[in-house]
Order: sequence, then structure tokens, then C-alpha cells
Amino acid sequence: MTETAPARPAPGLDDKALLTAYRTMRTIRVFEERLHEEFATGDIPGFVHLYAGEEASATGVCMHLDDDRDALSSTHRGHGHCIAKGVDVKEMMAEIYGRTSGSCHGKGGSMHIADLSKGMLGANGIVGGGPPLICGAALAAKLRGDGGVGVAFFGDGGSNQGTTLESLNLASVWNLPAVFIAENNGYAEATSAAWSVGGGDIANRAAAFGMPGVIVDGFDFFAVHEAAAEAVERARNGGGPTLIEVKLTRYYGHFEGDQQTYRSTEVAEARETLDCLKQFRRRVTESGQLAADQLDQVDAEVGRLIDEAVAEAKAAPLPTRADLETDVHISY
Ligand SMILES: Cc1ncc(C[n+]2csc(CCOP(=O)(O)OP(=O)(O)O)c2C)c(N)n1
Ligand SMILES: [Mg+2]
Repeated sequence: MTETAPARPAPGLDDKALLTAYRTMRTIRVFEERLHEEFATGDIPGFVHLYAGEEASATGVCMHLDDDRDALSSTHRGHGHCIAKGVDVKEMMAEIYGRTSGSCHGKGGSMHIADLSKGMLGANGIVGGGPPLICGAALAAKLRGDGGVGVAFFGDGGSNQGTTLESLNLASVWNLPAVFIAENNGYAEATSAAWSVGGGDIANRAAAFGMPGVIVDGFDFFAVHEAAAEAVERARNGGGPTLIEVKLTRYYGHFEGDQQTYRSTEVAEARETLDCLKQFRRRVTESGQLAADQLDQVDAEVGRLIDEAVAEAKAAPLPTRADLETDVHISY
């Protein structure tokens, strides 16, 4: 248990970076908690899979990425990845509400949020759909020669998909600037990873493809940030791909409405003792790097942002019949 882990310095992270990390994690948390409440009202169309509990993973990885040269592929549980990659929070909320002001003009919803201007190739309803896209993005970056990297997030369930294993192989064969992040939250829907993942840890699979494989505590922002720094640097410098397995817990059900009959006390325990935001706050305040009121101020600002995002989304227009044929075809 890391509950009593001593405060430790954060190498390479100045106060501004620490505040950015906290703001990103806090924004994801409040966004998701608010969606949990709003979904229960019946106003949100479609499926929603919440990322709360996993914030340190998206944040620790995406802080190393640029908007213009680095690409990211996400999953059906994609809100955290989108926020951490810099997609506009209000546009995301409007998208989830299916409004024209959304990131995809209300035509995608939760599982298809994308913003190419931020290198966010998209959330993805296809489990294992992201890694092949990232092989393409990483190959493009390699050909451009601008040091860009591609990062694929996928779950423990996604790690068993052929597409993911083929992508690990291709990334190795082509020596791609790619980073594969396996977010192992212990379940694929209701199927436990302990039962479904062959060979023990997902990170073990890296050896089969001749790339480094690392296991990281996903409640510890600093551990994720450090592991991702090394992997991204390796990719940027021509050293090829890395597989990072991040061990974490999702705080809500697989989807909103999931009765979660397959687990009992583990979430309450994780929230109480391991939570990434609590750990972060404790470490940076105990080490004197940040003051509690600086973090409180971020909490207040994030709360206002999410309130506004929900109010503006609800007030925005739905797409009309005439909108059906826009954004469908593209001219090259
Ligand atoms: C190709 C494909 N198979 C099955 C599904 C149905 N499905 C949606 S999410 C999911 C579980 C994914 O689990 P994991 O990859 O561990 O991600 P998590 O939900 O835990 O974040 C499944 C089986 C799907 N969307 N796509
Ligand atoms: Mg999972």
C-alpha cells in the first residue's frame, strides 16, 4: 500500500507544472463525477464510460506530448485522455450531450470525441481499435522526421485483442516512435484481468516483441510521469516503442448503469487509501512544493468550469435534419 508513502521531490516538475498536473487530474475527476449525476437524469444520449480513478495515467503521460506533432488514440473510456491531451472541456461536454457546439458537432458522443488540432485521433468504440491507428501516426511522424510520437491507450481487455498484439509487433519491426499504455483496471466489462490475461502481467508481453515493458502504479502521478518521460524520450530519439502497464482502478461501473455485481469493497478502499488526487495533494503540500490554498483555488476554478460546461451544453442546439449530411464526406 502506498498510503503512507513519504513525500518526495518531483524531479523536473516546477510549481507551474505541478499545478497543471493537479488541474488536469481534478478537471477529469469533476467532469466524470458530474457526468455520473447528469447521466442519471436521463438527459444524456448514448453510452458513457467513466474514467474517474484513472486520472494519473492520462495526465502523467499526456504532459509529455505536444499538440502539433504527437498523436494519441483513446478508448471507449476516453474523457480523461481527451482532457489531458487538451481538448476543450466545454466542447467535450456539448459533444456528450449531442449538441452542435460539441467537438464533433454532436454527431459522435462520448465514444467518438476527437480533435485533430490537438493530436487527439479519437475515443474509440472498438476495443483494440487504437493501437493500429497509432502505428500509422507513428510511421507518419517517423517519415516527417520531426520527433513526433504516437501514444495508444488501451485496457486490459484491449491488450488481448489481435489488433493490439499485431500493432506491438509492427511497431517493433518498423522501430516506430510509439508508446503503448495498457491501462489495467482489473476488468474488461465484468471479466477479471486475473482470469483473462494470459502470461501474468501485460508488461511481460513487451519482451516477446523486443521492447521495454514497464509496470507502473496508476495511483501515483509521479511514477506514471517518470515512466512516460523515459518512453517518450526513447521514441523521440529513434529508440523505438515501449509498453507501459499502468495498474489502476475505475471508480464507477463499466458503463453508467452497470450494477457491478462482480466486485464489492475494492473501490471504496482504493478511493480511501490510494486515490491519485489525495496522494498528489499530500505529497506536494508535505514537501512544501505547493500550498493547500493553491490547490483549493484550482478546485474552485474547475468546479466553475464544469458548472458552465454543463449549463452551456444543455442550452446549445441539437443538430437539425439539414446537419445530417455535413461532416460526412471530406475533400482532399
Ligand atoms: C472489438 C470489440 N469487442 C467487444 C466490445 C465490447 N466491449 C466494450 S468495452 C469492453 C471491455 C473493454 O475492457 P478494457 O479493454 O479492459 O477497458 P476498460 O473498459 O476496463 O477501460 C468490451 C468487451 C467492443 N466494443 N469492441
Ligand atoms: Mg479494463
